[in-house]
Amino acid sequence: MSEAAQTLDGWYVLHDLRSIDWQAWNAALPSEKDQALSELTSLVSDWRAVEERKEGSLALYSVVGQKADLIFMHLRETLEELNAIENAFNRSGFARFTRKEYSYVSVVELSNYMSPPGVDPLQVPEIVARLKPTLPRSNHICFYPMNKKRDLQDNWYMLPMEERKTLMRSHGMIGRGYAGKVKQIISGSVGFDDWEWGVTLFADDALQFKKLVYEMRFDEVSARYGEFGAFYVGNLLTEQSLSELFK
Ligand code: 76R
Repeated sequence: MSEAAQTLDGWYVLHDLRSIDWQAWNAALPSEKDQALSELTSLVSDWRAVEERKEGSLALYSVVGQKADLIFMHLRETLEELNAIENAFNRSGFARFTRKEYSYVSVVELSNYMSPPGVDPLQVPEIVARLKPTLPRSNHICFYPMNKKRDLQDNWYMLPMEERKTLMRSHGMIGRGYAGKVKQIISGSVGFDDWEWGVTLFADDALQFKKLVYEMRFDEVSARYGEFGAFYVGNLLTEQSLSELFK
């Protein structure tokens, strides 16, 4: 058996994707709309207060294209809290104007492929901060799930540790070329959801997503072993642009 990678695991993650039922919205009375919007904004401000206390985080974006309309990315210490968040949303008066499109459950993950030997990563403040991050308010988000292949010829999980380290170093070096332009959060979902990882990228310039993902396709880790689910790309929703969306 090949040596398993060790992971550091941080906050749990829920990507919750919803569509807006515009027909129901347009047919609703102004008082019903006001009520629904005020319940939504009150939920969002509760979640922002949790973020202020550094007990979790929220990214809220409007999805471009027909796969969904809204993406809520929630981070919390426990799965119970994530469950409470989705139930609170589902109970709210706003939820009746939405449909569930997709969700993804995972946990923020850092692996030990690049870590220097002899250093306890949990003593490094930068690493601890990356496990429980405050999500950025970049202009754009890009989210997709992925696997590493387990085919007879190309099986990531049967490669020796040293070989995976070498491949991951090359992956990491490409990623570093995007420092300051793209922020990535890798969350592990083996045992939690249908793919092995969630990849969430944030950038002010959406074109950097395409450049980064494309460049990685030529790198062996992605070219040979990467398998990808659906891609969701979106635009930042501020408190103001969120209410403008419904006017
Ligand atoms: O965490 C680190 O910064 C150390 C290096 C590193 C690891 C271990 C790293 C760097 N990644 C790691 C792990 Mn990554 N990453 C992806 C994708 O679209 C594709 O082809 C792949 C999707 C992108 C875009 C990306 C970006 N990475 C992983 C893992 C877990 C692998 C495992 O355990 O087997 C996956 C699935 C994955 C996928 N990666 C970086 C980036 C970027 C931008 C970096 C540089 C980060 C930085 O140095 O600032």
